[in-house]
Amino acid sequence: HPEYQYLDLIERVLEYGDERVDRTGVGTRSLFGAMVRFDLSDGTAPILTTKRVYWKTAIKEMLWFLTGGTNIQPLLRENVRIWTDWPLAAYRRETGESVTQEEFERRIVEDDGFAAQWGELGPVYGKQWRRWMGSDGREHDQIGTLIRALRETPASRRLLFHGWNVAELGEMALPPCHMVYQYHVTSDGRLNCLLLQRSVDLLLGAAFNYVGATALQLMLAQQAGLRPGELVWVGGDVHLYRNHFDQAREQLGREPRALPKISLAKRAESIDDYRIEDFEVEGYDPHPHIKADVAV
Ligand code: UFP
Repeated sequence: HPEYQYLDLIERVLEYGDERVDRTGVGTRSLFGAMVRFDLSDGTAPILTTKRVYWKTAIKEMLWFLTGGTNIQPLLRENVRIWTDWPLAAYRRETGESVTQEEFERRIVEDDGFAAQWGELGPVYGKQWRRWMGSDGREHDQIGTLIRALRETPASRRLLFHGWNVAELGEMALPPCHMVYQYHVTSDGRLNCLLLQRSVDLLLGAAFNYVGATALQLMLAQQAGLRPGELVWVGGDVHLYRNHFDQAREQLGREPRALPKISLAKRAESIDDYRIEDFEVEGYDPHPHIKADVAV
């Protein structure tokens, strides 16, 4: 069962991980360098079954990246709250107000001026993927370029896009974790993806990042007239936060179930025309959700 690759990784981090104080101050156990492979060619989706993964949230986030947006307002309007922590922390720090997360999110959703001022994450993923600013003053749409290249030069070894824009790292709420996506087209028309994730919150991040990458691979394959192939995921600093150890052990005690199937309901005109309703997931029967706090 492919999910054991993930569970084995958790086990290895718990057992052999290097104990260290990390940027967040929470502390982690960490391993460096790991690979997990998922075969998507028969429609199987790497949506983990040993706990419930909110796959719609992960796909909504991926769709938001593709819009090129960097403000949390549209995310919150879709009820996606995973990026609120960073703007909220900045707001509390800069105003000294002890606003609740709910109140802060309500103001972002209802007040465009407030959202413009406090909902920005800086030039994170969407900006770099769709509007990377070149030294020539031009914006580069890496996704559009990639789709054209997939169609026109499928044997290319340069099919990739990158989030690590060195000059703009300092302005980002969080530098990209899922940093570079490289693609590969087989001679029989399957699209493979290799995702290099430099930093991995193994309990909360990885499960989500598998889903986002899968959704993107399905959309790109469809746009380029290809079929999904393999998703190869490579993690750099793969870690478990100290306050996730109990949850990790609980998850290790569970038996994986059959992975669900994922498909696109219809063919979208362009990469900009996908909606969450276009993604169909069938046969998802996970173990219960496991609650854990995000380290900010
Ligand atoms: N993280 C993920 N996946 C993501 C994302 C963040 O695992 O998609 F945006 C985690 C990894 C790490 C933290 O625990 O967020 C980022 O911190 P740092 O930038 O110090 O690596």
